Amino acid sequence: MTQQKITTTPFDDQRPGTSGLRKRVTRFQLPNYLENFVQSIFNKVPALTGGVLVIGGDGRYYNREAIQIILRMATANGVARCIVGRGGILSTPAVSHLIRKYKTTGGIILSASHNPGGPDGDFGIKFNGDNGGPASESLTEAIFAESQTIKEYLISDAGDISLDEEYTTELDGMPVAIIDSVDDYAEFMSQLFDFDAIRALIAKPGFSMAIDSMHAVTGPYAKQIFEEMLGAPEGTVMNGIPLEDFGGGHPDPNLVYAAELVEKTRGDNGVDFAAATDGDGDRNMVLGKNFFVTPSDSLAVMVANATLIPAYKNGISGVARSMPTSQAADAVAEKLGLNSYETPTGWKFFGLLLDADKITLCGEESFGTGSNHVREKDGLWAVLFWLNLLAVRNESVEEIVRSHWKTYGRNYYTRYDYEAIDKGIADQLIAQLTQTLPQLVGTELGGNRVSYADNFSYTDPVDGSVSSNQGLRIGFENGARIIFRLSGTGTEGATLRVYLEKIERDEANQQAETAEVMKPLVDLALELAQIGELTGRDAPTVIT
Ligand code: VG1
Ligand code: CO
Repeated sequence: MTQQKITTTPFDDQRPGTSGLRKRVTRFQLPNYLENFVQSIFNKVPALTGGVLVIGGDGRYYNREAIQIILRMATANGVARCIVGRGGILSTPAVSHLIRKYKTTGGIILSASHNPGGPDGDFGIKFNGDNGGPASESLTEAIFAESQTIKEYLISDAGDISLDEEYTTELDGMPVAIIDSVDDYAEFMSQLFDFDAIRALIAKPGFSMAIDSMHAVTGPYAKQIFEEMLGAPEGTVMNGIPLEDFGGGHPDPNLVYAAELVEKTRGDNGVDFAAATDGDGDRNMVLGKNFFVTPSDSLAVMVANATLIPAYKNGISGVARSMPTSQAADAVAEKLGLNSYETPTGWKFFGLLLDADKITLCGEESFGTGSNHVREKDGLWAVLFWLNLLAVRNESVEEIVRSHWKTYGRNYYTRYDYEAIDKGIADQLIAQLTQTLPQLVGTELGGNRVSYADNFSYTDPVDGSVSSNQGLRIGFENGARIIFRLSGTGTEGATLRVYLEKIERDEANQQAETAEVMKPLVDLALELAQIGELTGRDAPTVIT
């Protein structure tokens, strides 16, 4: 077997977005496409030479082929050792945990998260550093720059290795350990939460629950944790077998794509607790009987109740939320005297705050919550957090959230997504809106005075790095907000996201339907951005 130096030429579209490089599978299958990006990582992270690398993915189509290529490139680039999940499967939070537990140099995660998979679906790759978290913006920019001048990559001509048994093998002199995908993570979860209390809750006569793994990566994790370790009846985990195309669905845990699960919570016989996770296991949706917990509320409830959970019983330092996430967590932080931060969208911005212990919990409106236990959002962790909370408080999901609103106010929240719109039109819409923002400040819109209107820019309080152009926000004196942002994870055209929030402190007004309450704000947003006129769409693709 020999190490080969292959001549290549750059692809101009390898700039990572919100969470790694995401493209169609067919693009990744082009000769040298994956190789160029992986070599750019090796070139920009020299510590990988002689270092240890974790590799795993969400099991989508092309996962296995990509892992074999990356292993051959790792050995050729002098990586000392690789750790791979059996079958090539590792959830995103599990990779983060393995990097931290085994103190490796970093990890490569193969996933396009909630995007559809299969031969015509999406694929993705991202690099996480030795803290277990996604590469910083400066590193992803450096990797992109490298990919634009790349001339050659290193790869061994060794053959494929089996990924389907737990063993240690060697690839051209580099040891490769294929490990159980679930064990380390499940054991870790049992240290963070009160498994005895959760077991007792699940065993309670009359208590029922359902977990939807959406044919994605968490199936084996959820079965081991909920059914084997916590005693939930077999069948509690739905769609528990990871499929290369997720059964043809969108592995996206929201009210639209996880409709089968939502149905189980409806009516008098609805389950008491239900949750779904996404393609790579970092997102979560939590439901009670006839009740949906918005992700922003979920974060706020976690902050307010953290000390009831063993891992956080000694208190938490603070909380961060992405800018479009509702301000519900801020209200809790203020009352409890905790740090609170507003960051740009994407988990990479939480890393330094967590490392510096400025925050313990963090979350995003996009069904993501997490803590300092890893450096990724963590779907099953969130599910366990809620189960632990139900067990300790001995109340229903709805009771917990309603009493939370009573204390802290209710942040009504909705998000409109316009997917696959023309990129040029999306850019034009944002540009026009950006121009009008300064004139909005101080004016009355829909009966509320605008207190600020700007293009969000973030200065990291730890290293001082600045990230600008992170979304347009219009804030009103009554706390309501309208936010416009273009997605950084799509693979077709542009996706416009419109985020809307309205705060209601009066308990008497906290029982209304979200759609009804938000209607005036939605109309205002549509008019301000001229969404109908510019995109030709009379309705969003998805409302969450
Ligand atoms: C979306 C979400 C963002 C999340 C990102 C990655 O990004 O809005 O909050 O961090 O996906 O999540 P965007 O740029 O499309 O809005 V995941 O579960 O795809 O790793
Ligand atoms: Co995800």
